[in-house]
Amino acid sequence: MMLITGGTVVNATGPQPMDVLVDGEQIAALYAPGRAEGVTADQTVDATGKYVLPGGIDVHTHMELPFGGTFASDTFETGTRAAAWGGVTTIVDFALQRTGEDVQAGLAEWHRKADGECAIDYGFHQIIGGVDDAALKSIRYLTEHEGVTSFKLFMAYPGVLYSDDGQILRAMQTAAECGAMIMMHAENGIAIDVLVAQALARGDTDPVHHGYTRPSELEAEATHRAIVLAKVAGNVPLYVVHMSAGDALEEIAAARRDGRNVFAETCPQYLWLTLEDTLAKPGFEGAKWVCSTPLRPKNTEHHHQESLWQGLRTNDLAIVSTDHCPFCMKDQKELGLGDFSKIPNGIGGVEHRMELMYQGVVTGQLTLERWVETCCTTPARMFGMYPRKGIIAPGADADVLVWDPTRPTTIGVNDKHHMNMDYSAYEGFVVDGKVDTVLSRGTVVIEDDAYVGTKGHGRFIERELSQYLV
Ligand code: DUC
Ligand code: ZN
Ligand code: ZN
Repeated sequence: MMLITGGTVVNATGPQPMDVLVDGEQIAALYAPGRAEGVTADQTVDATGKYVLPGGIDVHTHMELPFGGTFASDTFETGTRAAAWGGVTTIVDFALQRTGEDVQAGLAEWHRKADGECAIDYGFHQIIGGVDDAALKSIRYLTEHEGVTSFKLFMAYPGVLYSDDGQILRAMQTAAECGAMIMMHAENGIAIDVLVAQALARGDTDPVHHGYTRPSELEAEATHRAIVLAKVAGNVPLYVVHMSAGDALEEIAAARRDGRNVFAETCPQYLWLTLEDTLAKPGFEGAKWVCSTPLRPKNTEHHHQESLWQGLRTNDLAIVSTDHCPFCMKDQKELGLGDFSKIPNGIGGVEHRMELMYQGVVTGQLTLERWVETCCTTPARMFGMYPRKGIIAPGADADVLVWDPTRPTTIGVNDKHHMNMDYSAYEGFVVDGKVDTVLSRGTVVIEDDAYVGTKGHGRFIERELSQYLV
């Protein structure tokens, strides 16, 4: 038995001073202050002056993803350890199927990569990069038998992961029949590829052109099209990933006003970083921030960052994930020297989401409970893990983040940085709070500024259907 004493429990419903009793892998009881006096525990965590919240759930990571001629640089071992350092106790990573490949073989490969490697619990979504009859059958099979109930399609990356509208419609129809969620990378990749070719032909090869050739209009258009296709496909639940643009978010808001099963996420990079301050840095440095959807310019008519923060408050954006897809500068991002289109797309951030979003609480952009809701509770409900995950309550897994609001965190390669990357996308950021102690299913994995977990502790989570739908 372990007692976490003196802290303020923060659930999505709000903060309340309570002691938390952990028995084995689960939360056994909550006590009002002073009421746990008779309880004998063999371990005590002093949370006086600290917040006690459900462990973070990052529903968008890409460990070891083969992409752009290389592999994302975090393995499940290094990536889940870094996640633990960041107060994250569950990730949902994307298993991969590409055109001509077998979906179940892709899922088996992801199990092989993760099995016995993870510091924290993990689930999988399935990328369907080649919609054909066999893939459609697999959508149903994975949903019904494998605990994989969400499927990502790409409207971008023609020739790599792209699905055309007919393929999307067919996959959506199948998902609608079995209750699965369709996740969408919403960018018009066909138009983007024209702009990319034109830029390169003009000699515009620097990283900033990654941003210029992916204008927000092409995110908004694809978002709109995905929403229409989802409606035609029988109102399949649609979850638009990594939203970066105010104009695209308006499409989500309109669909939701219309009563549709449309959900969306954004990521800390879109809330805190701009094209001017990152991609547009001189020389090749901007490659550090090449990801898709791209970081957006400031001061446009769409007010991207203000809109995203507002969307988080109104629930048009329900979740903050990271799209953790790390690449080192050396030998990886460098593949795109002289040609921005060859820079592997991705930013690593699984370690920093809880920190960066807490800073939104400090700056008054989010409430404390909305921080927990968007980073812990809604991810669990959206992807079929609630109330086992995402809440501090009796019966839930004892996935707990003790957060210290009195001590700062400085992010940077020579400061706090445990991801397998040779740079930090958030170098020099200071957050007015700190990960103090982290429990994964009742086991302490982070304490006293040290990782004390073990590889292989993390278990695969078979997920149910989304719990936002009746
Ligand atoms: N976007 C990225 O930035 N990386 C991997 C895939 C994606 O959609
Ligand atoms: Zn994507
Ligand atoms: Zn992604």
